Amino acid sequence: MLAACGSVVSFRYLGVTASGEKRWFETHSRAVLDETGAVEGVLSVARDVNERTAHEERLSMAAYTDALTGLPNRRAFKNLIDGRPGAEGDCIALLDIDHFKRVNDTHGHAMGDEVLRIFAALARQIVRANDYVARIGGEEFVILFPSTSVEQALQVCDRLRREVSASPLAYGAGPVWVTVSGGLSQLSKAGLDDALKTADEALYRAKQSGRDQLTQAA
Ligand code: GH3
Ligand code: MG
Ligand code: MG
Repeated sequence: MLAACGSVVSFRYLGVTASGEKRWFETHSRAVLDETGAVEGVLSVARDVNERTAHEERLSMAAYTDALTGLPNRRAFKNLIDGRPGAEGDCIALLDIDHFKRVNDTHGHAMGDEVLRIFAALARQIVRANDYVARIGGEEFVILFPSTSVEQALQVCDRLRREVSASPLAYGAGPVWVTVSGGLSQLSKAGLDDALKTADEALYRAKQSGRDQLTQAA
């Protein structure tokens, strides 16, 4: 292959150094041909790219992480659905903090940020390890529950909803009370995009019906 294309073949691999340390290396190889064009040998240059790899990983992590809450961001969620169109039997929840604009107006933007951080931590704490929580908008979150019925997902989301409304999420000049609304939908053959759409319609109905509640997709 090297001789045929005459180009450089490169690959990156995790190697173990003499001291037993694992580090990333990159090797570039090229065929050395004689005057008749026959392969005489292969010239390879290997170098340590451990720092560069770590730096690239940090950049990529930052690109997919919401800086405020540490949750996966909208791009990460988009990536997840593109790579995994969703399985039947999964459930999706869209959660949106109620009247969040008022929180900012009453307590200031910094306190609004604090509320978002606390809400994110609470959501992460309440769901199971395999459930995927992302911040997909300002005060909008999504939870993907793998292999979970709407009934089960409703129970988890309702625990979160009740915890949020039961006591102030933060204290600024005074207590900061918020509530959250959600729409849930079961994934069907139609896929995740369809489930997101129906979850969004359900969320809209939860808002219309007075907020601080969860609605299941029709
Ligand atoms: P609803 O109950 O209908 O959802 O009302 P709402 O006020 O929550 O909804 P709306 O979409 O009108 O306002 C969302 C507000 O969220 C507006 C915006 O200023 C605020 N917001 C968005 N992102 C952030 C953020 O990162 N930090 C803070 N503090 N506020 C944010
Ligand atoms: Mg919103
Ligand atoms: Mg809102």
